[in-house]
Amino acid sequence: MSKFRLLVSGGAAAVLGLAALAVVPSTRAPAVERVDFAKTVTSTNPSYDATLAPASAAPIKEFRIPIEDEKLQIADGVTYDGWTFGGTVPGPVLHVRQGDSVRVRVVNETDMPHSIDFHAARIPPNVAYRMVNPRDSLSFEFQAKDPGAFLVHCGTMPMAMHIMQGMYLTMIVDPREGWGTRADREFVLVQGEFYAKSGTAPGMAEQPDWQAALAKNATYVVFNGRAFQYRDHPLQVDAGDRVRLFVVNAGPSFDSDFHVVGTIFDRVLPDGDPAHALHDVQTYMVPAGGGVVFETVFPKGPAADGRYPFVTHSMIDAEKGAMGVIQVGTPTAVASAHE
Ligand SMILES: [Cu+2]
Repeated sequence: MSKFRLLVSGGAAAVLGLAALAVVPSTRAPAVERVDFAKTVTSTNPSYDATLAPASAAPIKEFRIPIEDEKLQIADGVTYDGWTFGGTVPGPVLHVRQGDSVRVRVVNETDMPHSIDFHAARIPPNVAYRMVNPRDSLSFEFQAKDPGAFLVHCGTMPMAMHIMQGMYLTMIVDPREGWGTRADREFVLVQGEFYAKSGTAPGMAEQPDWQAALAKNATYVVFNGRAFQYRDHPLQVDAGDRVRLFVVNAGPSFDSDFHVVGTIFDRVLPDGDPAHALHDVQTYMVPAGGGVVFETVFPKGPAADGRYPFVTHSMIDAEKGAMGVIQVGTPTAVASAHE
């Protein structure tokens, strides 16, 4: 074995066990996964793809994160001049495993200074999270020591403005020993607020309303960047599925009182840490700047089929767009009063 080292190829190893281990010459570089968010843009049609893709087995993960101005569709028929990491709101998920080395390269392709702040890192912020000037870039590396569901956001002042413009994404760190349960479906939901007003010229995209933001009078409260998108295009699961939801709250200002109508969470992991597990919870708060992992199991059999709304139970925020539906199986019953 001295001339060889074992490399595990992606998530297949977990499925196939030792049979998936490939023996390759030791001259191969250590396994590094390189992800360029300019190329791995999340689909937003007809809704933002909330599915969490598995983390690769590479112990070193490099992410190139471009900062880009983008026209966003934040509600039906509403276009908004946003600022993004990677062209969508939220930006793509950084999915790693506890203990991985995470290399970040942020490239500012806009005309305004920005920065990036990783809640998953233990690192001097004056170094890693410093301002990145227009057309400049910044690189740093940290070890993902803590498992969980973490917010990543722009930290440039006024931070409320940069976050409400859309500058956020998530980092999911799989626990070294796994999540403790086997999920059939995994979804990432990021709550955020938009404060929007009409543009000054006909046909112009909507613009940020700073006065509304100061008054905390949100125009839309959304999951994954667009009001009501998962009411109109539900997350699809099967009866009997264990569903794991990674709910991260970008704010900038509101808590999310996360609840799924028609079920109870059999596990809630505050911060996404299995060591923090709670059991049999109806509603749990995800603070602005926080993340929580929720698990629920839908009953087996056709009697369980139905539409289970998920909301922030801060109901005016749900009225403004922060609600969606988990569709279990193929329901035939009439729509519930909650929709
Ligand atoms: Cu920014």
